[in-house]
Amino acid sequence: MTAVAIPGVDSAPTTHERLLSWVREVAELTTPDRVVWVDGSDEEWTRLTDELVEAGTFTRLAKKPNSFWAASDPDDVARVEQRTFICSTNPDDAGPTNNWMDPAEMKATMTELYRGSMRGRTMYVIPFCMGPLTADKPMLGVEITDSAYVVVSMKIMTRMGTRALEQFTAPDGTERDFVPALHSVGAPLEPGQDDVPWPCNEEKYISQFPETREIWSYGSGYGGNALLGKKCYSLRIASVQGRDEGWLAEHMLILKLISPEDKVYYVAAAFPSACGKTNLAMLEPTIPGWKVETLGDDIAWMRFGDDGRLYAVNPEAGFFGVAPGTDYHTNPNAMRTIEKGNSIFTNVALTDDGDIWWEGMGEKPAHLTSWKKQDWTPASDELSSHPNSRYCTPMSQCPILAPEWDDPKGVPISAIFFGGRRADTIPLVTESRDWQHGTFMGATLSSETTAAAKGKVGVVRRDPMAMLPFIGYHAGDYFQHWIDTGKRADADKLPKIFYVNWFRRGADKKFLWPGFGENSRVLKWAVERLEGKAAAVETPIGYVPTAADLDLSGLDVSKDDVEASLRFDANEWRAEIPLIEEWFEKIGEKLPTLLRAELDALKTRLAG
Ligand code: GTP
Ligand code: SPV
Ligand code: MN
Repeated sequence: MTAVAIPGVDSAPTTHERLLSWVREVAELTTPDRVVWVDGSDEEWTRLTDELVEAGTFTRLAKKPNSFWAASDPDDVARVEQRTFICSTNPDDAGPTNNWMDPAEMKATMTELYRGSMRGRTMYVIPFCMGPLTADKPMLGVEITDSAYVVVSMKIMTRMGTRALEQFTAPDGTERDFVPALHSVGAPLEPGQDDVPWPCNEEKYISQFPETREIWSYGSGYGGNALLGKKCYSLRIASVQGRDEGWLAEHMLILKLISPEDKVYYVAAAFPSACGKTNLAMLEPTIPGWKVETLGDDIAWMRFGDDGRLYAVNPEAGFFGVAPGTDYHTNPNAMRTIEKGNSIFTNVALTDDGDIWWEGMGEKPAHLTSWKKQDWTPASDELSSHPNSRYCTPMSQCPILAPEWDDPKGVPISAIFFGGRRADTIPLVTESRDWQHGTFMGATLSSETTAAAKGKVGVVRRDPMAMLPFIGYHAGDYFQHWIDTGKRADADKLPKIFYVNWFRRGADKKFLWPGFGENSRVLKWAVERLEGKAAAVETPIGYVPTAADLDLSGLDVSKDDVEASLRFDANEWRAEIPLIEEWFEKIGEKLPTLLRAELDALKTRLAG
């Protein structure tokens, strides 16, 4: 075969053989006009953002420094779970909760899609590192993409470019391994053909190959479909690595809670997409003397330290946060982070004076350009911003960033919260009896679907550990891995597990609990439980506080509503049992017997 001469393909700033041969192979398959090795410099950012403005993908914001507005194709707005595949050799390794396809078959199909798919475009090679660059074993990846939007987003979300590439050679000179992540928007350009602002393809595939630790993504340019370091690597592939190596890759925020006595507690929390992680991660406590600092808002990798405690690291370097609902009242620290600029806003509305706006951000402006690039006024019956519109902003700009956020050792976790969006049944907070019971709470977690994924919104589904779309293997094996994790440490060193629900509603359909900064009252109760200082009532589902057990000083909410938010209702729980049974049926033979035993014990307690 004659090698195609593609400019740039051989001007690699590395001698890493596996990387070089993979880049050449992809270039020959996808036939881009040129190859660019991404260095992650500010000059490169300026060049690419200028090009994106020129192409009509970006509009520079007059009101925020070095920040841009983008509107996607109206059909490319969220993760596509129906088009997401776990391609293990054996279908049983993907399990009943994932879409499965044979790896060879998937590769054959996608190879034909990739053939010539970058024609007329630039192929970017992005070396990146998930988690601190200074880790003993840096978690490396390379994303090849034909989207400049992806390159600049990856600069915000990951440690990438030259500083990542430097880690590809170990101190002893050996080549380190990396996860190859291939991405194409699937929109080749014929000679002379005009580009569109948001190229993508109707046909989409988000494929993970867990055994060979590879990612192939095609057809979408948005979010977790395209920024492959995020869900594809840090959850789907990393969960498999964690299973094999004895650690956990989870859809969790990491926060640092500081008491008035300056005692520090680290809390990790898993809520499904668009259910409150970013908000809790940056919370501004309403109770005097308590402080929160943030370490991450979406993903946590947790490994045991030498002291037997579980330490968490955030693999990301930016926030890709849900925009609507974010303002100075709900999430002031997110607002302060984006005010500093250097951010990308996708599918929000654009104001006439060059700023961004979205629903929930105070008074409606008289005129906007909507995310669909149409005129919008307060009289319009459509939303100005897509419900899954997002801000992409560097963590380093967050005013409450914990100084230890980049420490490769991670932070020792004292408590884990699981939570969902449920209008009924689930109390504001419940403490598990032990790790195994907490694993049962996580494994049976349920939540109403949101706009973060394509499909119907508001349907209650089981979302185990908020990981349903992100577990890279069989959910039953994943539950077993959680149980085994609990056996690897002394019970008193393990984080205590709690189940929370900020979204319970009253008869008037309104939220019973005010949420946001007021969630600090729940955090305070939880850490006081760790200290043995707070009271709770033992119920069939675990330990639930009464209103008197929570610090409600200064809270402007009726005691009836707080009590209703905390209520354990045996009838609601009896109605929940068949749904859990059905869910466990679906998991099938790999359901750990200990979880079945937890369900049986719950049934007995509810009957008693
Ligand atoms: P992903 O980035 O998709 O993983 O979402 P997330 O879990 O980080 O969710 P986020 O914090 O962005 O919140 C999503 C939505 O939930 C926003 O519309 C918030 O306004 C809303 N929300 C967050 N916290 C609370 C809360 O305590 N109470 C209520 N009622 N709504 C909340
Ligand atoms: C989520 O959906 O959980 C997100 C957004 O955090 S995405 O990056 O699209 O996965
Ligand atoms: Mn998320």
